[in-house]
Amino acid sequence: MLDKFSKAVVAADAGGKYIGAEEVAVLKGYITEGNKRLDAVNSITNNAACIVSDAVSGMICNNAGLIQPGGNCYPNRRMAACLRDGEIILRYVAYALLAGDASVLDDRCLNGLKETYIALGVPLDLTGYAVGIMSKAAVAFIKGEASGSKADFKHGEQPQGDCSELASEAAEYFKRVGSALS
Ligand SMILES: CCC1=C(C)/C(=C/C2=NC(=C\c3[nH]c(/C=C4\NC(=O)[C@H](C)[C@H]4CC)c(C)c3CCC(=O)O)/C(CCC(=O)O)=C2C)NC1=O
Repeated sequence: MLDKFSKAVVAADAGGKYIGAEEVAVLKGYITEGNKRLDAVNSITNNAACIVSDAVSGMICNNAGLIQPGGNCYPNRRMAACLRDGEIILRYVAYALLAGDASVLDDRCLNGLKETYIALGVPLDLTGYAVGIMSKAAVAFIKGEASGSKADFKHGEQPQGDCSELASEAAEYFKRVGSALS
């Protein structure tokens, strides 16, 4: 598992080079923007149950066969496994956003997931659909645009500054989940 710092070290070492000025500038930005990143991670974590349950129920509303006999969310044991998987995926996206690097998501969550899902008959396309909803919700929370998200800020403050880069970064991690399952 890597983060922005160890990734820079690994890349420099692979080329037998020192950490260059360009890499240092990137790491400086990571530090100066660090509080924003922590807020973004928090906005996902604090709203995780909402993000996951909304995505899974949205998926089921549009695919009611999932909860009927023969569907992959039937019976309750499978429904619970699906919600749990949503939580797992969101948690690893939050880790990746904190680290500023996708390797924790790749290595510990996505590695082998497609094969596992195929073996169990978990529909890949519908998982991707639910992940897409989670992505939109997480982006809205990071930007402070989700309804009710103001509750995350003290005294009804609006989020300060521009979190759109962090929101796009989070969206990239969700996209990575989609690609790993397609
Ligand atoms: C550390 C990372 C990690 C991941 C990612 C993980 C995933 C994971 N999901 C599983 C099952 C499952 N995953 C789902 C998920 C779904 N079914 C649907 O129809 C939906 C599309 C979708 C939810 C969005 C279901 C229903 C099962 C149970 C399948 C079965 O037992 O038949 C299983 C098989 C074992 C089990 O049932 O617990 C694993 C290993 N486990 C891990 O430890």
